[in-house]
Amino acid sequence: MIFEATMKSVTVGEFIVETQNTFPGSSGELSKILSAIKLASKIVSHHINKAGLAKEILGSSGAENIQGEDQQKLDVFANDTFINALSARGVICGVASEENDSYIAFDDKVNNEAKYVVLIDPLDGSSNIDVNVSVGTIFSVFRRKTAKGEPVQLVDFLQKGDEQVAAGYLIYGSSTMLVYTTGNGVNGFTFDPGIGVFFLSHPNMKIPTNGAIYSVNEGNLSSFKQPVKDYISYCQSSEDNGTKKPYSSRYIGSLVADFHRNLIKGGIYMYPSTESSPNGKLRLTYECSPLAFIIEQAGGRAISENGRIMDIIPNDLHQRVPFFIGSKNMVDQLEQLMESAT
Ligand code: AHM
Ligand code: MG
Repeated sequence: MIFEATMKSVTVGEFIVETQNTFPGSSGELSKILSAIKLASKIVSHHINKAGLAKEILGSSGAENIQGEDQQKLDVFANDTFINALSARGVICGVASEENDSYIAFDDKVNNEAKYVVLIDPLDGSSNIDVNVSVGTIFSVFRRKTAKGEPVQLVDFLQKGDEQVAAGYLIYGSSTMLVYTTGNGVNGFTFDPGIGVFFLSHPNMKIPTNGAIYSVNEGNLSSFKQPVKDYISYCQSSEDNGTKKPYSSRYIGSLVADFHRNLIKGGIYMYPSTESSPNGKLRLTYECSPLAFIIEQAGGRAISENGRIMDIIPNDLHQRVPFFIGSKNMVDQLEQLMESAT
């Protein structure tokens, strides 16, 4: 029965080729990028699954990243694996990673003729690895601004979310999934580890317009701005708005995992500004923009404290922004509270 279901399913490889054929004049480069990401994710997923067994996988690498955060061994492994897979295909001219200080230009002849760059958070939520909780990878693809054949520049990476050609994430959870968009809806693929293939399991994903889950680190509550505190009080109240109230609080501390649950069930994820972190914690380029592209394609919304995430032009590769993302009605309501406070 399971075998029968699998035989009828579309693999991610088939899906990529089929959808590529619907774009006249497509060069296939984007398909090769997705294929490189798919390959790297299988290696990372396999490694993560062994984390509890192999001491050399768990724990700190002893180094810090550009943001002063402790790098886990798996952060470093995932970073190297994705970057190597992407550079080996000769289909991107540069990559920027949350784990590296600056972008890397692939300046060999083949890569340098490519038209795309990739931005990546290779292992999001990595502080959860040692406790066997879901983690993820987030990626984003842009067309380069500089001319082909020239070395890539910072300007190629500092593009607003609206310019994304593709974005997606891997979630390494009870199963490994790839969810991505190329601007034509969102599709999810589940990895079958026995066969080594991702199958289309969640076609045309849509987030419910309303939800009953809110996800935020409530330990920081006292230092949130008043409208965010008011919205959280609203979530906790039993005031009837036609959905289940009070809402459920669910916070894993792995953005991809919190996002994925809310995408499927309906909900809102918030990482607001705090007194000590006036820009919040999450990075615009590696985390917020790609997930904003996905949520908008799924019918939801993503905003910062003053406007749409996809409209923000980054001024720094590692820029942080307050981040609110999820079901349309929930984000609308929070936004109204923020607007009426200004
Ligand atoms: P990371 O990319 O270094 O893992 O940091 C991002 C993570 C998100 O996955 C998660 O939602 C957030 O940080 C949790 O932060 P906090 O512990 O402050 O709630
Ligand atoms: Mg992250």
